[in-house]
Amino acid sequence: LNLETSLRQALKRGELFLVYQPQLDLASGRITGVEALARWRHPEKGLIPPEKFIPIAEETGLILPLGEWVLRTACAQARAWQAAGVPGLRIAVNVSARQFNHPEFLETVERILQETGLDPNLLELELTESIVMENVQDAIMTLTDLKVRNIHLAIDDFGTGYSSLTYLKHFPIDRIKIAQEFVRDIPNDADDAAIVEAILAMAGSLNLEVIAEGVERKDQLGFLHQRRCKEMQGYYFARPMPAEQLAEIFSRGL
Ligand code: G
Ligand code: G
Ligand code: MN
Ligand code: NA
Repeated sequence: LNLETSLRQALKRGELFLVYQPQLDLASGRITGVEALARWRHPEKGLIPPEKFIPIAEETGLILPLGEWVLRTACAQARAWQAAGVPGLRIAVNVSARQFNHPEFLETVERILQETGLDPNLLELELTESIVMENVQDAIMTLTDLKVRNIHLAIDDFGTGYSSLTYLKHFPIDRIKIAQEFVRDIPNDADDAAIVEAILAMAGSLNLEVIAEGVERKDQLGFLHQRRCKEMQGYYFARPMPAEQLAEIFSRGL
């Protein structure tokens, strides 16, 4: 059996699951959101990383049912946390190019929000620069449609694509996620430090929210904090984890 066939079956057999990685507001120390990340536990091969199965899903079109499953599961989980008394927790979901460009994407998102009863503002869609820059006019329309429905919009892996913040001011984007590759070697790498500083400064003047990804060490945190980066995500705070484990953290604190 090839990976495509087994991925198709995995969806039906419930071998996919989500883990959630906390996003922190440094000033309050509170978890303001979580990013949902897909995992696949293959009955024989064990855990298959998304780097392996997401590209296959994209090539084969399986990303459409898979992406819909991720969106529904993540929204239902966020709604359940809300019902359990975790206020205002936002759920971030990664969206692939094929999903975003599908003519029924908007309807699918709306239907899932209705089914799960999640406040649209508590859903954040993560899009990469390459997705929105591929076809700028269509992207602006789709993003605007999502934004008028009050859905939160983020640019993932910011800085790795070929867009610029000047360009992004034409998009109804709420926040940018500074890519892990720039965060990795701050504060020591002078180039990365300059890039991160520039992104933070420009985001500030364009009134965009910013979150730094891949924060693993205190020296990275210190650099970001000094430059007024308020939100962070990374192993330093918490790894992606199953919902049950996160529920414990919500009741106990990180
Ligand atoms: O969770 P991890 O850091 O291993 O994820 C690796 C890559 O897989 C990241 O680029 C992440 O965005 C992507 N990924 C994880 N889950 C999903 C998903 O549900 N949908 C899409 N499109 N990509 C995902
Ligand atoms: O492309 P995207 O940003 O969606 O991918 C997120 C990926 O980054 C996930 O696979 C997640 O497991 C991983 N990740 C999250 N925090 C850290 C971190 O602090 N260090 C490293 N190396 N990876 C991280
Ligand atoms: Mn992401
Ligand atoms: Na990212």
